[in-house]
Amino acid sequence: ASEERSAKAERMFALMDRFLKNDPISLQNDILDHVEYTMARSRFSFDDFEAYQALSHSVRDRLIERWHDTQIYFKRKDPKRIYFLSLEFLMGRSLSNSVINLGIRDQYAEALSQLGFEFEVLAEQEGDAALGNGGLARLSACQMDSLATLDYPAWGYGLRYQYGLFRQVIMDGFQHEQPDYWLNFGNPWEIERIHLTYPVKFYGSVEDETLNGEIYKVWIPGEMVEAVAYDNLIPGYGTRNTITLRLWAAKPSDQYDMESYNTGDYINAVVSRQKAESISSVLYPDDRSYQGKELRLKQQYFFVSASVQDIIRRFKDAHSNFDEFPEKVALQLNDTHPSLAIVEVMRILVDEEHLDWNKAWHIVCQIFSFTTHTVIAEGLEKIPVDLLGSLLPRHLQIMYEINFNFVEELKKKIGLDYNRLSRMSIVEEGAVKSIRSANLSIVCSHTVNGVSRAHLELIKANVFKDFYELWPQKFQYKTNGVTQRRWIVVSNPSLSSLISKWLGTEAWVRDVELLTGLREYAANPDLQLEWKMVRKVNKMRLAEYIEAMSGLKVSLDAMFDVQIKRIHEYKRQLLNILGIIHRYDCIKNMEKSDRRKVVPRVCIIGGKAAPGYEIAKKIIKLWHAVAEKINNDSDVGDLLKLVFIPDYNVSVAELVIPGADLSQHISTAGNEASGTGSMKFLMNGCLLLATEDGSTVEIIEEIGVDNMFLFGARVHDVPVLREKGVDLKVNLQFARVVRMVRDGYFGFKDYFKSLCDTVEVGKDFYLLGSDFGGYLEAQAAADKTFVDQEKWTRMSILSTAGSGRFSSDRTIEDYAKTWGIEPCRCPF
Ligand code: Z15
Repeated sequence: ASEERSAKAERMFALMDRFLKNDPISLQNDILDHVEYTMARSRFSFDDFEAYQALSHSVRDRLIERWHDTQIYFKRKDPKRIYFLSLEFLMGRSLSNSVINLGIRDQYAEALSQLGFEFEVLAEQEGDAALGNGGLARLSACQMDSLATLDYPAWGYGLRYQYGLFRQVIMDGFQHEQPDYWLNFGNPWEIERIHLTYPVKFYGSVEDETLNGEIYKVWIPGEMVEAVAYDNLIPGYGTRNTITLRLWAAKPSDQYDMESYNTGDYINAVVSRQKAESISSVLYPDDRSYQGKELRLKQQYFFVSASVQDIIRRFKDAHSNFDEFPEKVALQLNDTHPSLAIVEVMRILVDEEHLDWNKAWHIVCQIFSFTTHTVIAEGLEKIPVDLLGSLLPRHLQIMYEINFNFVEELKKKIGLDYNRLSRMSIVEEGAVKSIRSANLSIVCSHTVNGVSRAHLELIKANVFKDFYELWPQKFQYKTNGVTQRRWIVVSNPSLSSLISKWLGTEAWVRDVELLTGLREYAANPDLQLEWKMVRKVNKMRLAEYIEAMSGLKVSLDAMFDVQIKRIHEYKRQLLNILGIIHRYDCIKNMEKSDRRKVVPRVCIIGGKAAPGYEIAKKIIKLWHAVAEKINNDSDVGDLLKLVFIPDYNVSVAELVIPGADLSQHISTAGNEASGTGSMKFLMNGCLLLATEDGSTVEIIEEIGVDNMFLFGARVHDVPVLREKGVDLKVNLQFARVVRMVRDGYFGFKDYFKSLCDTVEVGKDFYLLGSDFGGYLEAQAAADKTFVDQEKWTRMSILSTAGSGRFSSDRTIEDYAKTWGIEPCRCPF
């Protein structure tokens, strides 16, 4: 039968000459066909949005061809696969990224221009797929791009939220949240697989069933929903490989609730059925705060269960013996959010495949690799046992059994150290008995990954110390990275061409270490001139956006100083604001003649606050209050301008990052697990002003400490400084700016009181006070360097040249070793 199948595949490959052609005429025909037959618009009347949709459909057709070939090839070769499980993927837009990875951007641009359209203008029509919150979610997206490009047989699995991350609207300087119903106008980038569905069970009870003299557990569910697959195609660059990001949507199940239709209440039966869809309706907008909500747990199990069923189905298509499972399957847990996958695999192997417990356990221990993204214990997920027991009764039993076995083993190793045993237990006893998802993940995974070297050191010393001492070899780090395809080639085409010109090759797009070749030209006046011109054009683009958005005209001679990321106290946007207030205060108190020496600045900030995070929302309001005052002070003029970029998202980042001169990554040391924004700025030749936190330590190693502006307490200083506090009599500058806010200099005195309280002596947990002096010095050093444009440009070139290590290609190669997978490159 398999021979017959491959003969059929052979015949299909022979039909390859009917593949879509990529010359401009063929592209035009295809686009116009989609206008007429897909969009059902007349070819004589369609607008930019319809043109974008038709264009996307023609790209989608080309993706599908390669995707089919890749999937058939994977099936034929049957390599070990990697399954990347993540509750969040921040994909952003797909059009430009797809045509660039397919290598047909220029052909499309030409085809469109003959039709009277501009590629860039149509690309702007696309909305973001924002199925995630921040760094963790964008990391998943970058890693998918690298997995495809490096030819790995990989699948991403996640949830198809109908509402992505909320839209941020600013009214009177306050953040408001609006729903992001992103599917309203259709989504050409997904393929609905109506027949690819799995049932997912909830609630109910567990009963014993005897079969051939053995007793098995049977879960009788109380509710059942259907998971429908939506495939998003991820093309690699410079390869035919196109892999799958499979997102699940919830639909009412046909199988289960026939009962209710016989009770007579037809209308209510339909209405309650429809509720099933709410499982995949909305993304939780909290970056790293865990609330123990039932819907969230349902989302986690829903996507995990469908994915695990799909993975096992694919394995069973080609294999009959589960002993081979670890040779063919690796699962990656992106944080603890998908950790129920461990228990789901155990349940299916034991209850449905009828493997004995020890055998199933042995398999589970070989397939899971877990990455943690947090630093602090409070950030670790906990599932209340009551909630779990009611929603997933069988899973709770399995967790108890895993935990019992683990604790018994542990006792043999460490003796009856009850404090330690209770710290390491998967089950937390206490006011609310809960499951510690991280402990579950560590116990059941072969590897625990940190996201930077510093992060690994921190978790070894703090949150996971007990586990590290038990299993030191499990603990590793894979420093995060970002994809240069999106973060240079798509977002900064002119820099991209300049790099290729000077390196004499485009090979760096796949082999990013080649960027180091720029080092030898860092001081070359010709490169410097071209580099500055490219940067100027990008600044212009950003300035136009700022003006269109806010009406504010900013000077291109000013230093564009940017901080864009989620708003968090530990990321210290407040330190940035207080620094700006200090700068304003200095300008105001200066002799008029001295003002000529001030380096003009445009301070740009962007980011969303979690809807329930009061202090973060106050930081946004404070920015606007300070901006209102300074931007309207004609005395200051172009010397200082403040810009808030509303609704910060992936495509806004693509515009802002290439236009930034300086970017800030100023978290209190020991708080940012890695940070990935800094890597995007680095690739684009933006200088960093940063603390020694997360991956910054490794960036310093690559570009040298002299090529950035460093300041602030180090990790080991932090506890000492927290203990000691800062004497505000000594730290006069800090006391003064906080007092200005407190006294209502920017209005909203009462509203800002609680925000000011967070940095009072003795309460200043994130050490804004003690780092303030160093921050101002680093800012002054940036000013001084900016005046010396030759030096600044050299540092800028060296930043790009040293950014290669921070490509997600390198991260994925690191992971591939842990997963034990090899490339599987589709030959056509
Ligand atoms: C998130 O975006 C990150 C960590 C989390 O625990 C959650 Cl829930 C969300 C971030 C880290 O804060 C950041 O330092 C890191 O670069 C990123 O994950 C990707 O690892």
